[in-house]
Amino acid sequence: MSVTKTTHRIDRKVVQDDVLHVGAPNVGDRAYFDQLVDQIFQRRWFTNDGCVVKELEAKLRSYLGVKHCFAVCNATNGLQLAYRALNLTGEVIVPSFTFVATAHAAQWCGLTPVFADVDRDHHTICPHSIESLITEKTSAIVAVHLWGNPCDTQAIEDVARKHGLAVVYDAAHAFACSKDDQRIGNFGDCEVFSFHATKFFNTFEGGAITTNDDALAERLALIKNFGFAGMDTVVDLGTNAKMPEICAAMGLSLLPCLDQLLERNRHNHQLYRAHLDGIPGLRLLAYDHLQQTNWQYVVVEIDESRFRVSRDELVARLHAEQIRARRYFYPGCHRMEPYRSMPRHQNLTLPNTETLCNRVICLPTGSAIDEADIERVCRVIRGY
Ligand code: T4K
Repeated sequence: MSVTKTTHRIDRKVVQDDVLHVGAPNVGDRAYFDQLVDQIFQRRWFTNDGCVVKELEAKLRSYLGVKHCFAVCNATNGLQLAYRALNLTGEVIVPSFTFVATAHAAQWCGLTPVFADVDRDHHTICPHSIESLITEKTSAIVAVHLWGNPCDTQAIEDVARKHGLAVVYDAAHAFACSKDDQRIGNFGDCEVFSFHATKFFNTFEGGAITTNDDALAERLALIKNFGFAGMDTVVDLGTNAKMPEICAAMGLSLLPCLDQLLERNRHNHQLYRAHLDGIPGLRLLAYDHLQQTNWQYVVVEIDESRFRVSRDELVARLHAEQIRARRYFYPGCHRMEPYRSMPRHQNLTLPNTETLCNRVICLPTGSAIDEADIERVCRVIRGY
């Protein structure tokens, strides 16, 4: 694709009002994006595996070091594609402490999500919890790299191998994150990224499925486009999971800016830490143990017995000051419909999940947030 600009700068233009959001979108090089959009209009080719989507997929393959990458319309659809392409049946083990899409995608495919607890420190699925939930109906483990924290892939894949299960990683939060010198995108049978507007890397709406398995890739390519193997030949039950060209253009205009965005998030996280360190009853989730992360989520846990007020009172106070902090992922999938009403989930106890659901707050970060904004958030928090 012909592009005249060589230096890419992120667009730092911030929202006009004084509301601070968790998930205000990152914007890459606007001039580059505009050029790509002009080209899309000139070509009159808007979707169905156009050249912008193909270029994005190629660049993502190269960035992630993965063999196959399929751009899709969102991660929820991507997870459904992955579950179908792997022919999953019966039960799949998922964490309850995640965005509800992880479970809904399974339920939507006629699978039964079985909820596991998470690790207290990193908030990712606990391998011991997984093993205790395996039955003869289990077909897969769906693990989530929550907040960009990689799961214990070794332990999960050992359990999966022992019981003949597939492994899908919900990597919605984990673009530009690594584990053991390997980019997220290379683990399990496949991984699914979200490129929703609120994510570190976004295509307005969108996502990608990555895999190093050729046979799985072949199936994914078919079913993301209705099962078409040729112009008039349908060979599989497919769906429409295609990413439009304009979404891919957004992705291409962000890719050259990744380092600036990573640096922005890292700096924001350090500032939060400087302001919040030492407050009794407040723990800021650290990413220090990781080689490479995207710093996209600023996650604090509030222990109300030591912080003096509850997590929910703090959230109300932040909202009153136009700071839209979020209680991700309250109250946990097993406490949401349709799962809550299902007899099998009613007496479920997931101690770590329940503790975290009552303690976690996500604070604003990203390129739309500056130092003064972070001081403003922390002033409210320190006010107690
Ligand atoms: N797996 C996991 C682990 C996930 O976290 C997600 C999605 C998925 C799977 C599924 O991925 P997708 O199918 O969406 O690709 C938001 C996002 O909609 C959702 O994508 C995301 N996770 C989840 C964590 O957050 P809500 O209901 O909190 O969205 P909303 O509209 O309240 O927006 C969040 C904040 O961002 C608000 O304070 C406003 C701000 N915002 C939002 C948008 C869309 C902006 O400032 N600008 C915007 O354009 O779910």
